[in-house]
Amino acid sequence: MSDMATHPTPAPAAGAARPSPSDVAASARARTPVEVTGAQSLVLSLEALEVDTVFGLPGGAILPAYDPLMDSVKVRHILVRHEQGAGHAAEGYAYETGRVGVCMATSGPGATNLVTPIADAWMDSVPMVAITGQVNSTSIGTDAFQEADIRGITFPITKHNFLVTDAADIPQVMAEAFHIASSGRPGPVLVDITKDALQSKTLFSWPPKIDLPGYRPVTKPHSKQIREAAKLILAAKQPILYVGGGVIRSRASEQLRKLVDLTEIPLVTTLMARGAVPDSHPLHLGMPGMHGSVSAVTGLQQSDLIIALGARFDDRVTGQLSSFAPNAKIIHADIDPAEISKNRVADVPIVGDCAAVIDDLIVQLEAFAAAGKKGDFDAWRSTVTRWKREYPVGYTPPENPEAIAPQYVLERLGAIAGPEATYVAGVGQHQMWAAQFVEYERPNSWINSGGLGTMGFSVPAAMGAKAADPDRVVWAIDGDGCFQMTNQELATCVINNIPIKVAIINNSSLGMVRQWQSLFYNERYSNTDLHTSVGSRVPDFVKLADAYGCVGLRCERPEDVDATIRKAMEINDVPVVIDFVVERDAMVWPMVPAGVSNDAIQIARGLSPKWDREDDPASEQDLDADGSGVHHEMAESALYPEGMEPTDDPLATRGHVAAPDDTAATEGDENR
Ligand SMILES: Cc1ncc(C[n+]2csc(CCOP(=O)(O)OP(=O)(O)O)c2C)c(N)n1
Ligand SMILES: [Mg+2]
Repeated sequence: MSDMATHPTPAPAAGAARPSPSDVAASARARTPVEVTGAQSLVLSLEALEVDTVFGLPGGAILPAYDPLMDSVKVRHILVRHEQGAGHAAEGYAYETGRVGVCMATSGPGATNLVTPIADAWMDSVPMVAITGQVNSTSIGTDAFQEADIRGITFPITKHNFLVTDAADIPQVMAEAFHIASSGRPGPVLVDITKDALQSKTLFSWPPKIDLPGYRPVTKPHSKQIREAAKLILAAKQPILYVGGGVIRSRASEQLRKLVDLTEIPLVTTLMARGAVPDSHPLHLGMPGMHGSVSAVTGLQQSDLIIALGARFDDRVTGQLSSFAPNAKIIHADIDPAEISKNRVADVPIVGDCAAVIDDLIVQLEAFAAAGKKGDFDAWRSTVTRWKREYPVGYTPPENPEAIAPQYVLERLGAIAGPEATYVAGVGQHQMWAAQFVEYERPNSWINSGGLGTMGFSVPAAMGAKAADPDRVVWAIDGDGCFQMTNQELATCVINNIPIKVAIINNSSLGMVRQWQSLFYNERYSNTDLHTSVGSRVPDFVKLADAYGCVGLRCERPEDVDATIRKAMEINDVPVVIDFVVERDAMVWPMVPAGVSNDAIQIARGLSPKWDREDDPASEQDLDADGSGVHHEMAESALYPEGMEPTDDPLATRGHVAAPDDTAATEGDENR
């Protein structure tokens, strides 16, 4: 290891008495500052912060910290195979526990390998502290060996970051880092510590003073805003709750359920909020957005009041922003004031923690109800629940009866593993099918990379979740492409006894990209064939699993799907990897093509929902851009961004989501 040669670390003197970090912490807690090294101070700080797991990989600059870490009986360090794995594992840990996930890496390439998970945690508001070693303070700025300005690099993707050059600062910085990462809108914080700070002597005492004068997140909502919001709710005819990941982060599911039952307002849960309200709830319309359900997308689009809770009007939800929910007033509650009116102007902005906002809204609405004031949403409710009935998310089995529909695998996995399992997706078609076809009944049962869309997230994040909660069944649902980015963490899982289960939805391609090539690039499949099942198996995932010491299973026929999942469910001592070889041409439907109005939702290629004017009070109002009152099939050219017309090869349209019944489908549609 050349970096060790350049930065030698003195070995502890043989036979030197080494008090355990716990002993040191105990005396520090008794408020007697004890003399330690900066590295010991770091480990003591982690212990004092009740960190039980750190995912990381050592190298020269961070090496001093790894020495006292070895003695800690409270902090378990899990040695990953790539620092990206450490970062995603810390995220998985944070999702599963609601606590701060911790990862650690050395300077330079170790730190830059953490950039992707830090960006991921930033986009999805995941509480995470990343600790990196840095070159000696005297070498900073000299292009020293393995020097990278990781503070500068991560400046736009961290909630805050610190450079520590003085060992005395370590306890305070660590306490502040954890406080910032976990309070307000959670997010990643980087602590970069120079090697000389880790090696020098300092006094450790705990607790340190937290001194953050400019950081006071508002958690308690303003009562006037709550009253205004409640008034808007009472006046609405077609309200909808737009539930985002903030509800999961604030652990507000119970309150939300109460609000829904009190008001009987229909709701949607975004990709980040799946499970915030059980999918089985009758007023749950599903997931909104580019691949959302017809009832969720149209429910938002047709509403006259959107109550956004911890959601951020992301482009994947709004589609073309200018035509999103044109008649809706907006109540926007978020703990981050920067989100409010960022994309869509709010009529009633509420800054606060979702749980507190919902609690206060309930109190206010109950007070109005006691005074005889209640909203009347009956007609709207029956309209949206009818949409939900008529346009369930479904799929057409592949033409070849021997082939496995990927959606079927997800449906069966959800049914067999059940709502108590945690499901951790990669990014691509399989992620969307996992969001659509597994029923989520529990908050935090769904973990995925929503904002950044990071391929390679699934296996390490599942590892982090399972390490945090060993009794829980944790399924990584991965694509054949994603799996090849981070499967090396299976070695970490095997060695550290973290028996995750992996379902590879193997369509032998970068499927989501291929879908866009099918739809928008004339089926010119430039660089999306992965050769993982069609024609060749490079690599053979079963052999790869075996090489890692996992159990590898392959499933190639629909009739074997259940038995294979059940077999995997029975293996709990080592990780299991199932290679589900699935139909390659399956596409994710419904779909709103990027950059167009959500009114243009298609339930299959070229196939729009057909709305009936008489039955449908909503259609009277605004479904019709042309004044006909009927939201009819769209001209194909209207559905695609300019210059991206679809092909009409019937093969590309084969076998995907069908309309639920004949009446719902557009008559004469060529793609049926
Ligand atoms: C790191 C990274 N590189 C590229 C992409 C772009 N991308 C999004 S989905 C996708 C295909 C993923 O393929 P696979 O894992 O096999 O999933 P599938 O869509 O086939 O289910 C790609 C390349 C990305 N999201 N992340
Ligand atoms: Mg694939």
